[in-house]
Amino acid sequence: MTRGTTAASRELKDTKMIRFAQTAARVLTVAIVTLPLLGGLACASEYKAGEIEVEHPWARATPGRAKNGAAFMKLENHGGTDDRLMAASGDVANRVELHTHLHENGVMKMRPSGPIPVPAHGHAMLQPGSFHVMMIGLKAPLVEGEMFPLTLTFEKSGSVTINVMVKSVGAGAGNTGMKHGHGMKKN
Ligand SMILES: [Cu+2]
Repeated sequence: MTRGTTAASRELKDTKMIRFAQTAARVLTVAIVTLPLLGGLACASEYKAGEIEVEHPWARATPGRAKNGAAFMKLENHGGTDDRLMAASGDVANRVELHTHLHENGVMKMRPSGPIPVPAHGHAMLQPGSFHVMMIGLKAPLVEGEMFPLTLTFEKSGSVTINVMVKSVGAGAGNTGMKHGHGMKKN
C-alpha cells in the first residue's frame, strides 16, 4: 500500500468517525431533551406548593378552532391549615380564570368561581362538570400528548408552576380513576 492510499483511507475513516460522532451527538441531544419529558409522564406529574400537592393536571385537547379550554387536577392539602386556590395564570391563553359549573333551573352554567377552598387534610377536585381552570382565548389549539405550563397561586402556600398534560378531546377524569366526566356537557 502506498503512502497516498493510507492517508486517503485514514481520511475516509476520519470522515466516518466525524459522521458517527455527529450522529451520536444528535441522538444524545434528542435523548437529553426527551428524557425529562418521559420522566414527567412516568411520575404522573405531581407538584407541590407548601403542603399542597397538585396531582395529575390535565386538559382536553381542543377540537378545530375552539378558542377556550379547561384544565383539571386534584389539589391535596397535606397540612393542617385551610388554604384556597386564588388564581391560575399562564401564557397559553389571553385570560385564565377559575370557574365552576352551577345548575340553574336545570341548566348547567359556567361561572367564575372565586377562590377554590382546599381544606386542611382534605382536597379540592377540579374536574369536568365542577371546578376547573378556564383558558379563554387560547393562543394555539391544545394538542393531545403535549404539555403546557400554568402557574397556580394559593392564599397561604404560595405559587407553583405545573405542566398540564393534554389528553384526547373526549377524555374523562383520567388518572384519578374516575370516569364520570364522560358524556358531560362540554364548554
Ligand atoms: Cu369555564
